[in-house]
Amino acid sequence: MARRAFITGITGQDGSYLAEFLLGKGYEVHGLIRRASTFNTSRINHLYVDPHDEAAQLFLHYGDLGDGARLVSLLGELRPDEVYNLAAQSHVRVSFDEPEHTGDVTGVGSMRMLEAVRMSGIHTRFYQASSSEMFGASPPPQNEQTSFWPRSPYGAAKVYSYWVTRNYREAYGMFAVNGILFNHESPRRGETFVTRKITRAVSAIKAGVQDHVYLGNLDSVRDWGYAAEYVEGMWRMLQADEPDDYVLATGGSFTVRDFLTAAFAHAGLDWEKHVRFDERYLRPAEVDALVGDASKARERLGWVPTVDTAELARIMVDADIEALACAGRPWIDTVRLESWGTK
Ligand code: NAP
Ligand code: G4F
Repeated sequence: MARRAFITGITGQDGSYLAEFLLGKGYEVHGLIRRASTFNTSRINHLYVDPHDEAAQLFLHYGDLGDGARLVSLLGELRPDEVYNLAAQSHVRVSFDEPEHTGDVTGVGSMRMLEAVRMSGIHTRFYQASSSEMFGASPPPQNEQTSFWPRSPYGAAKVYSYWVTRNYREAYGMFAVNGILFNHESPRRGETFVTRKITRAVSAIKAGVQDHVYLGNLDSVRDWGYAAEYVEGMWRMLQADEPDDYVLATGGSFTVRDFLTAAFAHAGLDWEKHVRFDERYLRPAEVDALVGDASKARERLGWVPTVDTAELARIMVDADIEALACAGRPWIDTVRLESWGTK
């Protein structure tokens, strides 16, 4: 019998890589998707096999982290061996505009998932997508012992999820773990996170269809890794003998300005000629520096990332240049329309 995994957030960046990874390991994969008026499966369409086909191993189910009853019935019906809770309102700047919604989905939503596991009476291993944003203003390098000091409604919601996951482990003996992941990116990264915003702008500027891009704070420091490598770390946490919490990070430290330099230089461009400042991209409270120490994951899980931030920038620029060349006008339109109220 194939092992069965259930992924919330399967349509997101990490969910798509994790689904790919688990299918490659022979898992039957079930994903939770939100009903939308348009298709929202672009990141996993390449994995589609008609569910009527006997070879199909990937199945999607409508649901929402706001709907606890649905989560209980789905988990009771599917009885997965492993549950990966990746769904969230995951944008830090947007969490200042939508704090209540972020608290409900990114915070209480995790408790609804844990409760659904408990109430459906299944024996499953549970992964919670915790975040380096929880460390916030605590100085780097940050590891599993570092105090939390969240600086946004998103960070505070993730701290709640972290502790409720630990609480279900301690109170009910559940195999429930927190992966505390530092920033990880890819060509599938959401278009309004800073790395992807930059690499899309590079490709459009290089093609001569855009001249400049508006950004906020260029001084913040991040430890940017490659998402495809991080999902293996999630899986490894659920294969351990005992449940525990782990940091995943590269240990590298780059400013937004450094990322700009690497991305523009890779396309033969000088970023200083193309970047303008817009204060609406600033946050009411900023996280100045996140640099992770992942030695526990390396020693106990054997997890070692290989792609550093400079290589990641090149991978993302190349992918966006190719995407623009293939899609042409519709792709260019999405670059232009991105500034409609998004941050
Ligand atoms: P992402 O691309 O923004 O994906 C978020 C996913 O959550 C999407 O599939 C989204 O569905 C789904 N979702 C949002 N609200 C939902 C709701 N109410 N009910 C059900 N599903 C909902 O995020 P990501 O970068 O893949 O990150 C995955 C997880 O890791 C998130 O929890 C994030 O906070 C956390 N994390 C990310 C990073 C990072 O650097 N990427 C670092 C640390 C932690 P739609 O596609 O329909 O919007
Ligand atoms: O790309 P960002 O929006 O990512 P941020 O805030 O670090 O959050 C990401 O990583 C977290 C892990 O630490 C995740 F939990 C979270 O879900 C998300 O994936 O911003 C990075 C930095 C910030 O300091 C921001 O102020 O870039 C700065 N920045 C400068 N100009 C900008 C912009 N960020 C965005 N999104 N857009 C800008 O125009």
